[in-house]
Amino acid sequence: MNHPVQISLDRIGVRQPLSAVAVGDQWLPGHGRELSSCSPIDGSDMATLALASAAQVDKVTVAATAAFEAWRLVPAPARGEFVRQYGTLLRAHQADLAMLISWEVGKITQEAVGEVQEMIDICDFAVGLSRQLYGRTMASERPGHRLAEQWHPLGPVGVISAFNFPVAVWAWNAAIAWVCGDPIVWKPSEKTPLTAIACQTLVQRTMANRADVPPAISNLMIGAAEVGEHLAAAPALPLVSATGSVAMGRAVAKTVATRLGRSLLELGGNNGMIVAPSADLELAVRAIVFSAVGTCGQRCTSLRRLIVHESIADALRDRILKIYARLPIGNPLGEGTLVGPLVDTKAAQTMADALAVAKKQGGRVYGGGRLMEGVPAGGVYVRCALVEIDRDAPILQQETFAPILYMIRYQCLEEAIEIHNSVPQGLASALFTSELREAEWFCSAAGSDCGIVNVNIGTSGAEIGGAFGGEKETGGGRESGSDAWKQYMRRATNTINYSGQLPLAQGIQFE
Ligand code: UN1
Repeated sequence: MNHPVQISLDRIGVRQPLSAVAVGDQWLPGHGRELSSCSPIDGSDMATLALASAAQVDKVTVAATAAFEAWRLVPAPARGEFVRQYGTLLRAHQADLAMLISWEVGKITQEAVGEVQEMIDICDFAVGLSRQLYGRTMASERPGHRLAEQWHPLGPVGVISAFNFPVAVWAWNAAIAWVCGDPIVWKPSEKTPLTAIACQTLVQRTMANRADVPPAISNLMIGAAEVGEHLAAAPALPLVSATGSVAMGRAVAKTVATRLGRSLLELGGNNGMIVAPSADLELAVRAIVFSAVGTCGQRCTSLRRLIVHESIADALRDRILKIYARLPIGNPLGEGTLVGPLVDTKAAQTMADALAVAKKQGGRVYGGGRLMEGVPAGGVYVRCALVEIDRDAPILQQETFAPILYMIRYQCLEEAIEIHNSVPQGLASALFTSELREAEWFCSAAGSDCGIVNVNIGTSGAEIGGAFGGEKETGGGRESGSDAWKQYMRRATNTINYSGQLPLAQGIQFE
């Protein structure tokens, strides 16, 4: 078969028949129902395989636990060297993996290549981190005592990821967890089995040359929601990192909390951008369009609410509409395409429903609707929508995973920040301004209540070096860079007495 998907799979080394379960270097058939996935580009068949069943979770977590016993003793820099080797393989297969992402998710080539770049970047970050898992030394109040903390590996980590970043979000978790000494049990979205199998295959190739790496540090279970539920309930997984809907996150959090495990949640966003009168509109328009229609509005960081000063609102709306009118929408692999398809027909229906509700709530809708001409048959292509709407419309409270941009007008920055913060989610936010005071206000404690606060850039497209995640219903977790690694380790506080006496803390006498 000469299909680009087959060529990429062959180059990566994916073996047929496809299996839904991998325990390290071993592939096992799933015991669940049959899955047939198809491409959002044209509806063509992508993969057919038997899904993992919930009953298989135990076998995988037992293997991951055994791997943990050995992996935690491998020096962190040697664990980092494994991640470095994985990153090297990713560099060699960047285009192949990007091709699979485009076919499975519908991302344009630029964004698919960018997603793999994000994996490479987090590998590089993790390699450096492997020599920097620093603990603090504190001054002891007692003579002849040393007080210090050490960070130790935590245990196997469950990773539940979403279709829209099928590989980068896993890599954020996997690369960091591995240098921290933790194995991974990954449940990807059922919509993206091939990219997951490709990632695992590249891990297997990396392991083949490393006798010191217990294979079951990398495990895969392509399964339905029941597999995720069992991972959340598994006492063998001290940490479960989940990316997806608020409903899914709530369920995972509840189950993990019941067994007093840790969860790291990265859930819905309802991201806003304020455009102030002093904004550089040239830059703002470019940032707005990339954030609102990039990945066809299916990033958790996608721009959904544009809060514009009334003095520039008409002009800005007209500029955006002009660009929307000639957006190159179509085959994501086509030269010059900027907007690919939605992931499936359900997503298109959700978009249509949201626009109908917005209209009922007084919104003025521009665009929207299915696009049938000039696009591959069998795919789900839509026109990007802009909706002028009142700040109190209830639809503004909800995240719709589609290219819908609501536009709201404001009079003063205080009001704009209030509008901005008046939603249940708190992931990414942005302000366009040339006023230093406005920028600092937005970044201050009285400003944006989000985990990501940007000035003069859009809401999407964060770098891996920062901690990624948000507040409120976004779940509070932080993945990727900065000190997010600490969630993947356990902290031990050591007090060592070398004094020959036994003084008690707080000066207590107990003779
Ligand atoms: C996501 O949509 O789940 O900041 C992750 C961004 C990307 C990651 C998005 N680096 O848009």
